[in-house]
Amino acid sequence: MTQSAKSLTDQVTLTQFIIEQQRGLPDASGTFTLLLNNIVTACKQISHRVNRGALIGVLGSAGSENVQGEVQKKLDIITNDIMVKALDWGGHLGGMASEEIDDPIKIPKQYPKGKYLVLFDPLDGSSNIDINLTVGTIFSVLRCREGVEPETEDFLRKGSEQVCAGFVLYGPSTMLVLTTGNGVNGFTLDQDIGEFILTHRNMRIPEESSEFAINMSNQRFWEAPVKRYIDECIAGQEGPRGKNFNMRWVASLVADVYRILNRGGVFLYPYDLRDPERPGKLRLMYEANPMAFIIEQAGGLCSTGTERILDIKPHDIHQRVPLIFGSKNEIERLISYYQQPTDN
Ligand code: FBP
Repeated sequence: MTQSAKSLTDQVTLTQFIIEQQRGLPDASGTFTLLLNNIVTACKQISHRVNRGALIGVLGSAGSENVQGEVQKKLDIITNDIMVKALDWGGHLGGMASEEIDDPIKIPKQYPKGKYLVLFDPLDGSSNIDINLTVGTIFSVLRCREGVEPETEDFLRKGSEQVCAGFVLYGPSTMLVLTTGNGVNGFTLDQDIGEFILTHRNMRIPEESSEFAINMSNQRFWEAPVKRYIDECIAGQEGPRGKNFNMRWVASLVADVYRILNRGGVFLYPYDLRDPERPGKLRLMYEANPMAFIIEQAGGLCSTGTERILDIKPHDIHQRVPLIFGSKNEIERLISYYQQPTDN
């Protein structure tokens, strides 16, 4: 529910919203609010850099590769540094992990360690940055043993253990979408006052949908359940679904998730037979898990096709998973197709 009619004085800032939510929690110490404040400050700096783009020479490739073997954009590295510098000094974190860095990022010795871990994708959809399409930052917050140097094992926790997940969209508006386990809320950055203002309270995904998102160019590598589901959607009214479907694919996970949060739909980046060793493209710890927490908190479902994403026990910080999520009734149908015997 947008609240554009509300006067300035009625506007609820992110800080006010979080402090009011935390008041309900007996053991809240305010540390989480301060941590979130630092994450948001980093995203405001990133929004500024992304927005200025060619004016400050930050577009284009950096000519280096990340742990995923992907050529890094200049902004992949710049946004990663902004996140690390905004989060390492605060005393809230035991450690961090980033899509752009191989190993967990340690808190420098001169700073105190805290009781949280943050895993993040500093610039999701970066393949779209040079063509001025929506990109974003995705983050996931876990608790950790206080005052100790966390091992990699400390990060490898199920998505169901997340205490908070969110993403910031750098699009026509800069928006933050957030959950701490009490539903999903959206905030729009008021560039005039530099504050995120609550504009989308209690976002809910429609259970029904007639829109799907998938990279069709991978069709020949899909497994039978996905082939069947997409074929039936494309068959439209004359087909077994008896209704027409629309298709969207932004190739920016943050943008595809935000569309589905607003008007429903199904997103698939499924397992494909291209490289059996590689179960999918998207990463569990800082893409699938935070999005799964948000999608489920908004009434949708999120699965690999055969397993709930939030129940997966991770074995690597950069592991990839098949990712299927969206409107409840459609995902239940897709999961039922995986349960039916097929010829491949
Ligand atoms: P990164 O840019 O963070 O590596 O994200 C991967 C991503 O761009 C997702 O945002 C998007 O959903 C997907 O890859 C698009 O994949 P493809 O280019 O195969 O369509």
